[in-house]
Amino acid sequence: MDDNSLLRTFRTSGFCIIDNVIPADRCDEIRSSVEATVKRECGQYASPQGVDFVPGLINHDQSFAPYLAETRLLEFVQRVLGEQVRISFTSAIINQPGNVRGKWHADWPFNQNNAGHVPAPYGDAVLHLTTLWMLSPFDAGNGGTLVVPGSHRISTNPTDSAYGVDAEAPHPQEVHAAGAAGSVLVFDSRLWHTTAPNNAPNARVALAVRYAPWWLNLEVLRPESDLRKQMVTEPGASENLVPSVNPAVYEKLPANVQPLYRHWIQPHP
Ligand SMILES: O=C(O)CCC(=O)C(=O)O
Repeated sequence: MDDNSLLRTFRTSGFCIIDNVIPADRCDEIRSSVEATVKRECGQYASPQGVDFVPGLINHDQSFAPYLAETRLLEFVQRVLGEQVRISFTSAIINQPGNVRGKWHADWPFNQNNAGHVPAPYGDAVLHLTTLWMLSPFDAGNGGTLVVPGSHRISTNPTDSAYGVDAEAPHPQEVHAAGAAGSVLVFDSRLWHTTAPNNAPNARVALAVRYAPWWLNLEVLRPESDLRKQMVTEPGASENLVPSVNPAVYEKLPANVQPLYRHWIQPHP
């Protein structure tokens, strides 16, 4: 698909798939690296049954770093959000065989269960992009993400209890995102989506990388911020912590990737 068709699909459906962001001959090595890192690190993080999750993956594994600013992907993100963009989340998500189906939701900042969220009904604008990187191929059998096409234009989502949609029930319009390893599913963070069961024998390995415009306030995600203390920690919540980037890791990132993380460098003690 050319860039204009991708953008049209994204605007209409709320998502599109950019293929070959990671070249085919690099996928196996990166997937193995991420699997090994997640095995080592995931014990300290809560996650749904059958899903291994590591936030702030960039601190532990830089195998995928050169592709975070891949030309077609970054140009797409900048066409949607404007030139000044930054990465808000870099997480690994591994759905092991037999994982359970998740609940329909939209991502931060639209998830109404998060302490920091844009209250529904929210305006009709793209504020944040979620990208799911297929380090394994995604298909219906191994739990390619379930999405509801067009749901990004609805001003709320099933995390809003007043809305009355059963977040656990299959949706009549749901489809699986599918693509070859190395592809990236890009969606408006308002899009209704959920984890699909992996009924295949092998793990489905993915990265969740989110991109934000410069003006979106990310402080509620930052471990060291007073805003997070006020809005999340003090009221007793714990969600969506995005570890800050180790300065030594930052220094070694590719020059065209550093600007995407510059806002999140760990402060000196
Ligand atoms: O892993 C998936 O397919 C879905 C992940 C998801 O729902 C999320 O990161 O918000």
